[in-house]
Amino acid sequence: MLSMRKVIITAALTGNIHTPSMSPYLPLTPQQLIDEAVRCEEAGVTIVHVHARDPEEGKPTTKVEIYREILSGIKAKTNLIVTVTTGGTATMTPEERIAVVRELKPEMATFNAGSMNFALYPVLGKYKEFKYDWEKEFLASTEGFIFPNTFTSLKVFCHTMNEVQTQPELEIYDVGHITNLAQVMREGYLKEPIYLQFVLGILGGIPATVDNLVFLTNTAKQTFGEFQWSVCAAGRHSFPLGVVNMIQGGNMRVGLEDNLYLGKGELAKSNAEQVEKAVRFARELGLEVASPDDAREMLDLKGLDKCNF
Ligand code: KMH
Ligand code: ZN
Repeated sequence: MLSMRKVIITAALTGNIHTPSMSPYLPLTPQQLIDEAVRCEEAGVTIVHVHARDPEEGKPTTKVEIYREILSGIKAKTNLIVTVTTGGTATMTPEERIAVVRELKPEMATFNAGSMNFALYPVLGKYKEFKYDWEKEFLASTEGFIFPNTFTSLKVFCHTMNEVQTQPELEIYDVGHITNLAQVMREGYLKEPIYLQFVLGILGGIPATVDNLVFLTNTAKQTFGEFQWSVCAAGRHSFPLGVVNMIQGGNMRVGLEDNLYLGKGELAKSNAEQVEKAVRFARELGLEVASPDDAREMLDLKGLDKCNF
């Protein structure tokens, strides 16, 4: 019998884009994040992507001890792969952003492949009231924000990830980011096998269209040859582009980090609801969803026992 292709489904549980007033279902505290990871595992997810938040006001935080609490809680209750963010905050140096990886040595971490405008301020018009003062200020400040990922910082990220054997999930927000990765690969910093994440629909990055997704995958194929990849598309584009990407041989990321909704006008009550929907799409396409151990093999990961949490 022909074996079915296995597809990796990632849930990005909370991120640092959406703010607490946008959805009452956004997990904020370590316990809420751990509970969401457990629900996502029950729904069939393969990987959870984790950002931490300050438990008091839900503001993104980079405190390693909060990450440790979340990651060890997830490890105690699930077999999931965790991809830790290295996105950091506007004022952090690359060394500060990678500290969480150096300390906790996760199986995977994000690796943002280029500098760009990364703007959320247009959503301010959608919300009249905010629960916390920081939300409005944070969203407004993104009008002048450049997400810095210079070649110097890419090399700092590669250095630590190679040292602690953390597989980078290479976030590509526009086509030039593929060129950046090829350069650090040529210089010996980035090693194969590589795992790409195409991120479409961020204001400052490539728009979320099928043509652009095909353009990105084709450009990456011409540049790298063999690789595995996933797609994460913002908002209402999450499911349509995720499905197109599964059809063209890739994997899918869902989660409240990138999309608060389950369908038009319907807030997702949990990341797990989006995972269930992604799993349904995968099965309808005749694909099997990869278990965490399948994905460890597919992505050549070091294993949970080699993590420091
Ligand atoms: N929030 C996504 C647009 C990261 O965490 O470093 C990209 C992301 C990157 O998940
Ligand atoms: Zn993220």
